[in-house]
Amino acid sequence: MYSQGLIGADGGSEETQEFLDAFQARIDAEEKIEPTDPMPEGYRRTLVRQIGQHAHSEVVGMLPEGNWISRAPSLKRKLALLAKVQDEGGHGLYLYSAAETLGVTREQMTEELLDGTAKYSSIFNYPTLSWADMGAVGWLVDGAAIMNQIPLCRCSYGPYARAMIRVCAEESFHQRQGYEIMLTLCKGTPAQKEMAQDALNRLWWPCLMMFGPHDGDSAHSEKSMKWKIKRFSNDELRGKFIAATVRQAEFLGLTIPDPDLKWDDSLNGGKGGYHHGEIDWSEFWRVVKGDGVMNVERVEMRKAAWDDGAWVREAALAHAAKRSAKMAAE
Ligand code: FAQ
Repeated sequence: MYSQGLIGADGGSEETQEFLDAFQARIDAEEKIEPTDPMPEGYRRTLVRQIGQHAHSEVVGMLPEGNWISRAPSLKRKLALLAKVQDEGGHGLYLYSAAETLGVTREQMTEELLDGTAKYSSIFNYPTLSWADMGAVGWLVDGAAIMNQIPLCRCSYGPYARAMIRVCAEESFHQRQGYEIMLTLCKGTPAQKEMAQDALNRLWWPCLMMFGPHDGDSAHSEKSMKWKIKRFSNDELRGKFIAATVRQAEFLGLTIPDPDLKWDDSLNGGKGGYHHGEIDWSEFWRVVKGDGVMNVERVEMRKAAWDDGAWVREAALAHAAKRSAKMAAE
């Protein structure tokens, strides 16, 4: 296992205080850390964990929407959804490549996903029950993903930061196509608007959970922020997402399913923000630990795809080996 039992660990006695201080000085000076640079073992492991989980989320995230490609209501919708799902696969590939620069293989990361050691975003363990969910996933799930990922474009680790730039551009298109589906439904028949409201009701709270536990319960935030892997805390990003989304829901004429949502001018140093109702953390941890409605099916689908693709990987490796042998002989 590349990360089990080691996540967030420090590198041990060989990492002198002088080395750690010099590394922190580079971080504080906003220098990018590159794969061949010396880095504390805890920094490397934190990145492998986060980038690996992020990659798995993108790839598992293809499943709830892939399920609707053949049932899209028009050719235009089908094309947009197909392109979006392919984009998510591409994001997974950039991210697996970024993690590989830290000395872990894609095979190792996949093994950890399939044996349940590595996590992926809790949101993808909820089912997508109606076409309106394709609107709500784009609007809310991609909206939450962007809020979290824009600051990752400034992550201290160069390959992760650079991968996120293209990912964020594509996620913006995804968010807009989702919002446009919601807008069409909300301007449609009362039954269509009801579908849109139902999707919002089911996905709102799981989307807030995407940002992770409250700051006081977040095991990794303090170190990740010190190392400028994360630029904002989980609660800060959740608050920004709520503030942006409330106005979008108002424009759609939809109601956010939280009676405790209340604007307060005094929050965020006078910039204002929303108080929100309590998130059901017992549900969050249950889903994260594997007991969500779709956990078993999602992992089974990934396992089937990995097993079915074995011959492609073998053929590609055989071809590469043959080419290198030929080049060596020339
Ligand atoms: N689900 O100490 P923290 C997308 C875990 S991409 C599952 O706060 P951290 C695109 C966390 O891993 C969505 N597990 O952790 C798309 C840790 O467990 P560990 C994914 C969660 O890392 C759209 C433990 O709880 N985005 O949607 C979750 O500092 C549409 C303690 O938490 C990323 O991965 C959760 N929601 O902060 C695709 C972005 N939250 O490892 C298709 C990059 C927390 O100790 C369709 N990741 N945990 O066993 C991050 O920014 C961070 O990793 C956080 C968590 C913010 C997710």
